[in-house]
Amino acid sequence: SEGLQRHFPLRCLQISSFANSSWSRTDGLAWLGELQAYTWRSDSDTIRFLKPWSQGRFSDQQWENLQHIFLVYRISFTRDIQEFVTMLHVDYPFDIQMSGGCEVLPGNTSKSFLDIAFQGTAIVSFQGTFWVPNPDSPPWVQTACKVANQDQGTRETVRWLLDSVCPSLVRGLLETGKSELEKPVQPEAWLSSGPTPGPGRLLLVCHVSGFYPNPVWAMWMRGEQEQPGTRRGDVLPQADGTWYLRVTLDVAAREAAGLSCRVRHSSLGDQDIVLYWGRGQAS
Ligand code: J81
Repeated sequence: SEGLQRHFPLRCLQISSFANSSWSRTDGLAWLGELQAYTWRSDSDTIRFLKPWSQGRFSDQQWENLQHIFLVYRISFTRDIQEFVTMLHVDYPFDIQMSGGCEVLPGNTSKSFLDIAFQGTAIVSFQGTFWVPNPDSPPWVQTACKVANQDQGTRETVRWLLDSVCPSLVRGLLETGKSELEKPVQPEAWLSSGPTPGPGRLLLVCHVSGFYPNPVWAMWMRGEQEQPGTRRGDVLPQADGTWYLRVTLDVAAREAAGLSCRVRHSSLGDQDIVLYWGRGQAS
């Protein structure tokens, strides 16, 4: 369905570390929405499927062809970068990161992206049919782009991967992975106390764990009143593809009674989880 397609970009990440002129590694991984579907280790010639639905609607032959393109690319990329380093006097060690992919949009359209970072800073993106240096990139990046742009064959291949291969892979994945992508997983929640913030005070901690997809709402409440002092941690990924969040509240110990933690998530419908401080948790 179109509603499903809108929220599941395919993001392919490449991480290349160049230690010196003779040692480097390139690893790849790819995510559909929040779920990791592929991994490609530097020491492997095959892209590993992490989900039963990772092949999408591509045939074995189509995957073989795609994998071959990426194998040739990985060898060529490593050689190209080493040549750039010699030609443009770049210093080892360094890391190059690439992020590329696409999102299928309503009306049989798609949008794609391909960005490159050097030492963690964005330097180049692929726009239209050209490698384009970011405006504030150093001069050697502009030279590298000029050289790369002379290879019309590669530019056409990149455009084809972004505009044709990627969206058709995603359309297949949205069908084969539909049930897992769409299925919300309910959080568990529990309360604990954190390190004491000071004399006569308590840090109330509400843990929310195991939910999918990511957006979740959690708040410390007194009755129907949201407590503005609620502090939200980062949403952390867990190994099983679900997420974890904690929200805390620093209160005077005598005011803790009557406080509750309320959790809303798409998996719960309108049945929010409500946990009351002082009922059952170890403090
Ligand atoms: C230090 C950072 C500097 C960054 C500046 C520029 C960024 C350019 C990034 N370029 C690349 O990532 C491509 C690297 C490999 C490419 O340069 C080619 O060597 C390689 C092989 O090309 C040759 O064979 C092709 C057929 O196999 C064509 O005939 C081509 O014309 C010919 O030169 N190209 C590929 O492997 C194409 C696949 C690219 C897939 C890119 C995915 C990110």
